[in-house]
Amino acid sequence: MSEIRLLEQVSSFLTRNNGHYINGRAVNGSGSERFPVVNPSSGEVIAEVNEGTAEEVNAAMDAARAAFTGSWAQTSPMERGNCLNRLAELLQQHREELAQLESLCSGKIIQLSRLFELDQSSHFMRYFAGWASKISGETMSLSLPSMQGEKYTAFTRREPVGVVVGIVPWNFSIMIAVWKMAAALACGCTIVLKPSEFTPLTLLRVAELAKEAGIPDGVINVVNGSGRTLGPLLIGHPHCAKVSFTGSVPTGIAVGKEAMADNLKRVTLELGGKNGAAFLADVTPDAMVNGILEAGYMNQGQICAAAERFYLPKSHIDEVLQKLAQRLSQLHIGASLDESTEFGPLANRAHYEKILALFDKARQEGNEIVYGGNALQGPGFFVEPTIIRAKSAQDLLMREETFGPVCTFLAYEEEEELIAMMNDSPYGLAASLWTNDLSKALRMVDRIESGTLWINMHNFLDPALPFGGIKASGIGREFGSAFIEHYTELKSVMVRY
Ligand code: TXE
Repeated sequence: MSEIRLLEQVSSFLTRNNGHYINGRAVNGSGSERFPVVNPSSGEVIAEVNEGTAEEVNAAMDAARAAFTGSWAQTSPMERGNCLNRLAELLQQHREELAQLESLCSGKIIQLSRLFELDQSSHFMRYFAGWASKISGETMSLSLPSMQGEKYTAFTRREPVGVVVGIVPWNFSIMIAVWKMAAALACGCTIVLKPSEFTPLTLLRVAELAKEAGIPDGVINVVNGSGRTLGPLLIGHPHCAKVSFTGSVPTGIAVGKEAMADNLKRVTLELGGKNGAAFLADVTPDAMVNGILEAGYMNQGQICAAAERFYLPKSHIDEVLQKLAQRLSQLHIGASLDESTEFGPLANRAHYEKILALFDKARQEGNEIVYGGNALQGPGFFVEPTIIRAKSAQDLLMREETFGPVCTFLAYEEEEELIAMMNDSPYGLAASLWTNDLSKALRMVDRIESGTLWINMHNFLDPALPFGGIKASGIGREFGSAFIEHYTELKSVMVRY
């Protein structure tokens, strides 16, 4: 046990009258309702946050619109990039404070909060900062012949879409918000962020740091409260030009429908799924175990790209599952703020109950629970990391996203059968293929239906590489240059002379 001491800034932040961040200042909120923030490691309420109403939504959307047409439009692309770089620097300076706050709210182990929520977020922020001054259109010669000797020239412009509504889930509440905010700001858009009601605090602090970085008031706003209530108010607001959503498939579909129904508002959806990982027979059992740990159990499996369906050669599966169970039994399970913890709690009670219900369903379906499958004693939302051996590809645990530390395994005999199994899903966010035969892997690349395909790795995101789902895992891409298309409109300008 080596629980870290909370920084003074974190303790005092928790006792503040927290609510929202609108037009450059913390706002308590007009309504009287407050909702609790629960520490998943202890089950205790650690703070309360004001539940937003239409009043906060309207104020945030108005502020974002005013900044879009005013201060942010007048900020040069180079200076927008400088602002993002300064914010990246401030995230680093406040690394420990934000990491502790994040771990307290989400149950993410402290090392992951530091590495992903802060260090990775800063890298992503800097990557987008570089794009701010490089967003451009094209000039082109027109194709049709002139009628009477007149001439034509034409060019395209990439213009910011306007106010973006960024709806963020609880699993990486800083990092996913940074992806949306940095992409929007680099393109000249402004943003209203709606954090998950389970993790409402860290973005309030990030918004304060954005002001310190010189980002004008109104460019970044945060409204807290229930997604069901605030979501439709934000999406349906006349100033909302685009929605960028990350979360579950059913909510994503509802968000997409609302955006479309409201005058075809632009929408990108980064949803989950049921990602597959396929191991070919040339990989050693120990390497398979390492790959499975990387792909399936990090952050208690609460990563949208994590693998949940694993296909192992029939000749190897018994040995691999036995070795994997051994490794899982050695994991140090504990509180998120304990430096020695390798595996923390699930992020919230609702999710914990969902995972326990899935364990019951697996038992009812006659799946073999090779390891785990139970809640852990004590306060907090802890479950065992779990290995399930499926009977067939039709089993519920091979089809339904758990979003937890629940990896389900199926044996295969032929590689052709393997590809069919990998593609047998309505989803397609990410997949991985593990083999020492790179030539074989490359021949499989175009046959696997997935937005991202990793070879001999899993769960690595890089800002230079587009990320997003195919099939029911989403619409649109984040990162790379692909993001620009989703935060700008293309205007064609044609001139006769
Ligand atoms: O997610 P939601 P929840 C999965 C995970 C989890 C389940 C439910 O399995 O157990 O989803 O979690 C906002 N209009 N994932 O309820 O509903 C909500 O406030 C607009 C997987 O937390 O997807 C939050 O800010 N917004 C996933 C965000 O949407 C609405 C990550 C995500 O919430 C809304 C998270 C509405 N009608 C959960 N309803 C992944 N794969 O990345 C809710 N929201």
